[in-house]
Amino acid sequence: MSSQLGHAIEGFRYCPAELDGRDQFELLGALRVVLAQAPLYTPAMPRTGKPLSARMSNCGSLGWVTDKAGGYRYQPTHPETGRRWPPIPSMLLDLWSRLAAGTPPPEACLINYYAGGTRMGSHVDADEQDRSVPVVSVSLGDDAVFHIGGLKRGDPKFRLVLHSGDVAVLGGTSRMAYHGIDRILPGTCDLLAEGGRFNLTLRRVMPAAI
Ligand code: MD6
Ligand code: FE
Repeated sequence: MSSQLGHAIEGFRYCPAELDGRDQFELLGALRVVLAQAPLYTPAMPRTGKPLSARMSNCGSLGWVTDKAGGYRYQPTHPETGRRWPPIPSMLLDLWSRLAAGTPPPEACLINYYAGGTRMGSHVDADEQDRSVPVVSVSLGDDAVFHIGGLKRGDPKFRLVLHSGDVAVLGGTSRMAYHGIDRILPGTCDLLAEGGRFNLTLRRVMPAAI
């Protein structure tokens, strides 16, 4: 599956079970600490103010946010508490060093929480100034049906199920490919007491100083 995808979309890497059960538990602990300082909030679409279905937070020096008035952007503070985002847990920085070796470190880790029945429409991650560096994403909790297409919205899509502990890397051409989450498969994982799924995406936002 991943090699077929690799041919269709250069630079896409699917790393199944990159984190084992212990790692997932440890990462979840670090995530709970982050969320105690930077609670999940409900983001809204630019202009319409329509709420997104996933709830979000961030860690790192910059976080991705969206609301009706300000639209999509990165900022150093939580939109509701006004406080700086907590640091990115070291486990995630280690993962970045393994999977995006030789690139400048990520400033941002977007945290998405999907309750059962929520989704993420097809989108391109395009709000980063430096889009030459991959985006690395980690799944925790229930399985999710992920799709990835091409550079145009209408291009054919491939689908794969992301499990807890899986990592997806969008580098190369795939960095600008449309992708999203069709649905969450409730009750497929018992890592999260509350059910549902977290997805953590690590991004380089600003070009590295030379
Ligand atoms: C998700 N993932 O897995 C949504 N973006 O919940 C993304 O939007 C994503 O998995 C950039 C790179 C990898 C991803
Ligand atoms: Fe994305």
